[in-house]
Amino acid sequence: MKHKTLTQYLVEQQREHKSVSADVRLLIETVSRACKAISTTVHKGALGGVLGSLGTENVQGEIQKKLDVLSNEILLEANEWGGSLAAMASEEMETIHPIPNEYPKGQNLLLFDPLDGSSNIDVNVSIGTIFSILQVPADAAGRDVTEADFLQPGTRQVAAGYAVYGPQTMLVLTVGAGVMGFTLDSEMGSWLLTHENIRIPEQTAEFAINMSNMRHWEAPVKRYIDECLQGESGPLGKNYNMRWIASMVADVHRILNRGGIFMYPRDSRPSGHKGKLRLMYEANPMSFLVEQAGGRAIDGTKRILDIQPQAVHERTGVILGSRAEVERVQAYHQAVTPA
Ligand code: AHM
Ligand code: MG
Repeated sequence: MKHKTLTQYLVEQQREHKSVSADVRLLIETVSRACKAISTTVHKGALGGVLGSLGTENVQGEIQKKLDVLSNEILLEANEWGGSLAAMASEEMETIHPIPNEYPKGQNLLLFDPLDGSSNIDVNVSIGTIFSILQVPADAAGRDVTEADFLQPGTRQVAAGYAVYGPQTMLVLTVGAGVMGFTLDSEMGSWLLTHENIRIPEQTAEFAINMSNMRHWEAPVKRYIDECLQGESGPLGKNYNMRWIASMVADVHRILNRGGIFMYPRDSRPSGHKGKLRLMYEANPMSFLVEQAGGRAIDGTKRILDIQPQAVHERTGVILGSRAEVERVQAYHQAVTPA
């Protein structure tokens, strides 16, 4: 069977459906090329000397792994000279990274988590790259962009996606016209469209949450998981299965393909009040994909894509996946905190 390439898909989107501009198309191609390079580096593992920690901390106070930093460098280098960006922001960099003056500047902003699932890097479990593309606000024309120009709600994303480095390397992408999954043919070096128009089943009987945090959860989350655990004889009337990979890309990838609900909720720990996951380069791109696939994504009470960010590294609670189940959890939150 002949598969469409990523380039062909993007050219068609640009020409026929006008869902992507020429410079965003080029930008997505550049990001996807960087993901190929990250995939190659990840797959070398111990043979490439890329495992282990660097001993440095990122802005969130997390120990950086060698591959976190290498992946960040690959994305920066690939995207600096192409002419479609004004600046980038990354989980691994405290401040935004404006395009150096030696290169032409464009009208887009790129945000990324270069290697998500850092705790899985050294144990050969799936990890990934998450990215989000925004446009430079109109009032920034003719001046250097600042962090404030990045602070746009997720509804303004023009494209988002992730690459997952697992048994296969895949790129899952939305330009606002559904969700497409491309598998990397590593012999040819091409991304081939293998998963067209991914849709999340509305119902599910599978949840993903780190159960070791149960004692810190808020009441609506406790109530929902408790009802799942009661199975057939409980109020939800069915038996639930549980999965937790601890790589959001891998958990979301499963949910896009067979349904489910993913939760990294806010909790009562001092470090958990705002949630663990980052709004602008983790929650927003994943929420865009999930909504484009027919699912829902909330922070507990509110739609994630509507949140007005206050900072590039801001955190949020994340509950996303199959529509009916996310709406149930939202209703449980609204019952205690009316919207
Ligand atoms: P990272 O960006 O530092 O890798 O952290 C994000 C990851 C997510 O991929 C995953 O869902 C979560 O952290 C797992 O957290 P925990 O180890 O608390 O279960
Ligand atoms: Mg991450």
